[in-house]
Amino acid sequence: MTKIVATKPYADQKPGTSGLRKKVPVFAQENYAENFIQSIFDSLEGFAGKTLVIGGDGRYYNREVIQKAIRMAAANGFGKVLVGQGGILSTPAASHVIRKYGAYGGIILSASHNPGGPDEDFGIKYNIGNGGPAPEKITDAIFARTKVIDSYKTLDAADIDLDTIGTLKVGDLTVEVIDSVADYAALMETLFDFGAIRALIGSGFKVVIDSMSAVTGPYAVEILEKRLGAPAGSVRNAVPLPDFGGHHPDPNLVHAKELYDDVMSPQGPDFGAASDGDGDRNMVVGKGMFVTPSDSLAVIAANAKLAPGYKDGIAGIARSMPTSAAADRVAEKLGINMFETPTGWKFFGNLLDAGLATVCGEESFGTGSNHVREKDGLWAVLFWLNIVAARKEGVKAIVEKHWADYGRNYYSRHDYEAVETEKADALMAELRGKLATLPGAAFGALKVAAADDFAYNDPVDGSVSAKQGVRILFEGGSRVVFRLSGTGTSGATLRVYVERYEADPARHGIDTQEALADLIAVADEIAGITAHTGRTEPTVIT
Ligand code: VG1
Ligand code: CO
Repeated sequence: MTKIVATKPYADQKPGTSGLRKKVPVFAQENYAENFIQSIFDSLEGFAGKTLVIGGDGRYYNREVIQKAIRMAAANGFGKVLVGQGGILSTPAASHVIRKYGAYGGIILSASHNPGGPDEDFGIKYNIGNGGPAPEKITDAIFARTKVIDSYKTLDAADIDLDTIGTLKVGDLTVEVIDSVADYAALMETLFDFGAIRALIGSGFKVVIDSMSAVTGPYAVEILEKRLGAPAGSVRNAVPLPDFGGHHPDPNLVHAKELYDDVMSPQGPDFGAASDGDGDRNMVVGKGMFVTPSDSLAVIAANAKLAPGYKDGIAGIARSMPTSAAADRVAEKLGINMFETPTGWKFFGNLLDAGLATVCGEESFGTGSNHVREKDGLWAVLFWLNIVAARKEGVKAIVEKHWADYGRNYYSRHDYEAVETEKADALMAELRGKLATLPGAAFGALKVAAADDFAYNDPVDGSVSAKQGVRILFEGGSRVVFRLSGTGTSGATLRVYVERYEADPARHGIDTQEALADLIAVADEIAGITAHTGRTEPTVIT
């Protein structure tokens, strides 16, 4: 029986870069999750009788919210819910399931690379029928609704069994518990040359994947070990745990250091990869070579035709503004479209739908294509394996040759985490106030060519997104970018992105932080990072 439950609005349910993310105790407040889910439904139209996909990364509180969401979907008039077994769907898998079954949309429960557990992070995100994150028009409507909501609809019904594949009923709603992995693995087989990768692995090329006790474990075991023939155990930390084993499931040189060290050791594997909490990020490490996410996008784009799913070439590349311009050089050479968007995958959706871009990437360890509408960690790993298998060269040789052909974009991101919000806001405000005075200014050998606050005009729907990050461009192609994170759950995180272009191959072997040292110093000089925050060094460098 449908019941209408009275509730009061919460003031803090504004979706960020990727959905609403809060600590579990915040989400566990009375009606907190219900308010947000009802606000999603209230912002949508025409879903009566249609299908909703629900799944999450398995973190603490995942199952509880899935049960609530199913009852609410029933009470709000959806016809069918597809839910991953055990409540598990990686973000790219959820995107694929939405598309494959023509669902109206989906609810993805994840806080991505943020830690999980009773006192850690949880998140809810709504994806539309194209499989991608809801655009700002919808997230704005959801936020507006959360501020005035006074009731939600649910059903008097018991929890369902999420662990057994099959079909059941919750009121009039049909609930299908589906295999979390099968559809996704089948899609990967259509895109990549599994035969060639299997032969590569069979020839002794050793591949390991660290799933970081997060959602990609079951996907990686099925694909790498079962379908591609890697020995059992090649997928490490393969069982998704509600607290990710107490770690940050964030695939970068800080949190996936063990894997990195292993690949770099002489007897270690030839190729290592890691993925994040919800499976949309990736890190790729070859023997002697860590691949920056920006370079990864460029190399994938340049070599796309080697993968069967992209054999006819790509229509265009899109990257988030802070991502390095390495891919731009590839687009230029190939004579294809290049787009620069604000941070967050939701800005790629229109470009992919319109066929203007085929591959997309972000510096934050995210790469993907038009096969889904999310970034996709395992997809990127398989793409690299496909390229290695086809070129019969290791990762290091491939990247170094790429630099020799296109030049190298030295790149690093410095994060200052858990800064007091007022201090971070003051820094950004002061920086914005200075923009007009910067062009023409010289800092040592560096001369400012342009400075602005990035605004994006979506070429497909004409929408405008302003204030997406301050960028200071120097003559010769170097730049620094400043923005505040939209995914954190405590205080503010200042992200400083630093890039230098180097055409001369004789200068491609420099340590990254060294190559960027003068720019890093100038970033502090211009923004007054230490003066504003009291910090003398970043919390995380990637
Ligand atoms: C970060 C990254 C951004 C990414 C977003 C979601 O956002 O910088 O590139 O799209 O996380 O990724 P922010 O606003 O904190 O900089 V995930 O894997 O957390 O869904
Ligand atoms: Co993620």
